[in-house]
Amino acid sequence: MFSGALNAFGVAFLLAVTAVVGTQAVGSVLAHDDRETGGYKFVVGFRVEPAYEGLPNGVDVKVAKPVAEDQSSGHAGMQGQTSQSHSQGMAMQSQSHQGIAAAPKEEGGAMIDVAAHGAIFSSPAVMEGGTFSFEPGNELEGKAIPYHSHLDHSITGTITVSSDSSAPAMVDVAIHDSMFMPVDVTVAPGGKVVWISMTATPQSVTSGLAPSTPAAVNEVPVEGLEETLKVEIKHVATGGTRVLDLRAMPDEPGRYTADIIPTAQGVYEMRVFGKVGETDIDETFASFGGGGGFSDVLPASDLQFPDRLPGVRQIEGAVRGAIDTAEQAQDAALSAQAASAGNGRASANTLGIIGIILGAIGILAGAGGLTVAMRKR
Ligand SMILES: [Cu+2]
Repeated sequence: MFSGALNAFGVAFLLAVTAVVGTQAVGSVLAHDDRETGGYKFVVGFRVEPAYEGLPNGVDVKVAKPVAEDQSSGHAGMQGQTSQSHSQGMAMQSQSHQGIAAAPKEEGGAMIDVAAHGAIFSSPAVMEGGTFSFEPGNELEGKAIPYHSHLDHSITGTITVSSDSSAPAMVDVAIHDSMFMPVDVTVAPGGKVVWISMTATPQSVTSGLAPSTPAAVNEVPVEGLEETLKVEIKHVATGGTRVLDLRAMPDEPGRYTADIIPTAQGVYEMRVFGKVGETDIDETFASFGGGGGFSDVLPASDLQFPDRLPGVRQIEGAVRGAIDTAEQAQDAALSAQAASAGNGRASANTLGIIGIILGAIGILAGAGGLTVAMRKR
């Protein structure tokens, strides 16, 4: 029953995604690789893209659970309120609310279900020049509240309630013909968001996820996975791997990261493994060059100013070359000394000096190699 519902939903979900791909920008996660597995959606990439070698970055993992309308305590149970709060001019609304198969919900009872339809706020139809406002309380701190126009489910936005000192106390959002502007806003708890309609088309402002809408909206972030998920990052060319612990990103529910400075260019893989709830997860995501969807690691030279620095590998190579040359010179000097042990003092000295000169040449050659490596950039 559980998985049956999920599967049924999954199919509907994929169809919905397929239908809207190409018309709906997914914003900042566009350069990431996303995939649905075990009933959860994963979006994986570098935290900063494009990623450059030698620059601080991190893995970026977002986990969300796609939800159907009914699941988010949605429209079936709320028809009364729905028709009440949007009584006028709403011919288009009703059929879009017949839920797809419900997926079961598993959330702590005390948690506020920000995705539930109209659970936090629900405006009447806002006419041109009209306004609606919402004042998030402290209990919403750290939450991202998805919302939409109940009169046009393709119009969506989010409000992130953050106590970060940069979060403004007062935010204006314009309602346009086909979008909220800005789409995503951040506001301090106890602050106020005010919507102003700039369009002749009546729209509403309704918290929660709109049903049958794109992936970016119709999902609930999954929190607490820093305890149960890890990421193994792999530099494909060398096969080098490292397992990283994840931490939750502050104020971004369902988003996790681990710091890393990628020091080699090229194709990377990120393998996410562990558990989400009862579900075992082991999924590998690749960067573009590996057929995946997130950024390869690019050479940093184009960004460097005023001097271009050698890559770590070039320095390594040059240093190794210098050491090898110096060691060879030393060996030559030692064997020369050994060979001359039985000869006269003068020739031993001569050979010793030759050895020292060879050693010096070796060091110079090594330094030269390093310089060449640096100039090459
Ligand atoms: Cu709605």
